[in-house]
Amino acid sequence: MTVSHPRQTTVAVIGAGPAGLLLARLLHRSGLDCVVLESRDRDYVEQRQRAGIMEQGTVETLREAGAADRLDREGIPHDGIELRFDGRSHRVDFPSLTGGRRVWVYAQTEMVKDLVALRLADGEPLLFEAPVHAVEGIDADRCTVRYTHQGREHTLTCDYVVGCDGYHGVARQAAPRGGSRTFERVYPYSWLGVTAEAPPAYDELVYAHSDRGFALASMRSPSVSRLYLQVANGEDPADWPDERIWDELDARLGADGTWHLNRGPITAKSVLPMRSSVTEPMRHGRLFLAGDAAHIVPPTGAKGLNLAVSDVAVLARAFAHLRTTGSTEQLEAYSATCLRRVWRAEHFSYLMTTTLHTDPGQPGFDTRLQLSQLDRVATSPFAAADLAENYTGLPFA
Ligand code: FAS
Ligand code: PHB
Repeated sequence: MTVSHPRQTTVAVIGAGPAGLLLARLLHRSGLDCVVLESRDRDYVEQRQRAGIMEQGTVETLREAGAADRLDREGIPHDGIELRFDGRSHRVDFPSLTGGRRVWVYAQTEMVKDLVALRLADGEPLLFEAPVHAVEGIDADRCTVRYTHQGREHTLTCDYVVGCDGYHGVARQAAPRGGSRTFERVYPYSWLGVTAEAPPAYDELVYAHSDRGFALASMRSPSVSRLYLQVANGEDPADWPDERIWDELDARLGADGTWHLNRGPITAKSVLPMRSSVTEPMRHGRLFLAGDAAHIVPPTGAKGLNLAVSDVAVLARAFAHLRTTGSTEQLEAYSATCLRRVWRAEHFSYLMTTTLHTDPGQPGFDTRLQLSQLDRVATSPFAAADLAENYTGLPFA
């Protein structure tokens, strides 16, 4: 099948993850042309298991983009989470603590499938297996993006480039040397994430602090569970046979021994290292960075996907403002606008991670502090409201 290779466009979008695909959708809706270049094939992008929780703002943005039909049919609204610690269990009720806000369980894989289908149905350019290897001219009048497709070199000239190419992408490297600063924190533990053909034995997500380490019970549907265990960095999933995983999950989540998970075949297993990272600024001339290309959060606060969506919501509005007014003021404010929200999510994700995970060999003093923080959430409506507001997501800028 011959694929057309546009030679020029207004916005070149690198990466067809949630950030790149949603940005392309929003630009298309506001009449701006763009080309999306993705290095992997369609199957890989659509099957890659990642986030599962959507903030209220993310769902509202997908609705505005006309990309929420299946989400509204199949997404599962959740009004709370459960915290388990020290043999206790406490439910945080979101609507009563936030004036009605909630979250949805709808997997990132499904959001990506919906956006890919919409893009192709609109007949708008989306090239798979088209890795970008250079971005030039970000301080010139026009930029040039060089990519490979079907074994041949191609160039795309454009007014702007948006790097939605994740933490390991090329866009961030195109920033002028010394022109950006990266703030990082790595954690002395990782997550073993599993997907299981087992109906969740819980209606809402369960976050557990235990002396054996953290555990999270999440879901993908009424018949598919998604579960996570804190493990050592560099752990090999092959060292975790199914029975060992289920036993350890029960030991951490059902600490009082009266509660058990529904077991079933484990269909996916992977280990995810934990990192916090922010690269400032998120714009260099005609180059913009969005999503994981600019910032990474540990998944304990369920913020990764939602931050990517809030970045492109701000950027799409700024491009629409340029188109209707000719003014670049919102584009110039993009980095500062997003970084305020990014650092809020970084702090919340850091707090959730360091409160709920047990550092190997951590002193008892630290454990007592963690339990005191969890007790405060369980007994103070103000602390509970703070968690609920951060988890459901602060209203978009
Ligand atoms: P993405 O990484 O999703 O997409 C970037 C895209 O750019 C990819 O498709 C990549 O192939 C493409 N690309 C890279 N280099 C390119 C190049 N040179 N040319 C063209 N294309 C290129 N968040 C949660 O809330 N819960 C979770 O459980 C969770 N699990 C995660 C597990 C993993 C392994 C990872 C990495 C992240 C996880 N996250 C989770 C966070 C996740 O949801 C991210 O925040 C989200 O995918 C960010 O979306 P994008 O910024 O679009 O980046
Ligand atoms: C998930 O469902 O994958 C998930 C949910 C909440 C988190 C992290 C991951 O905090």
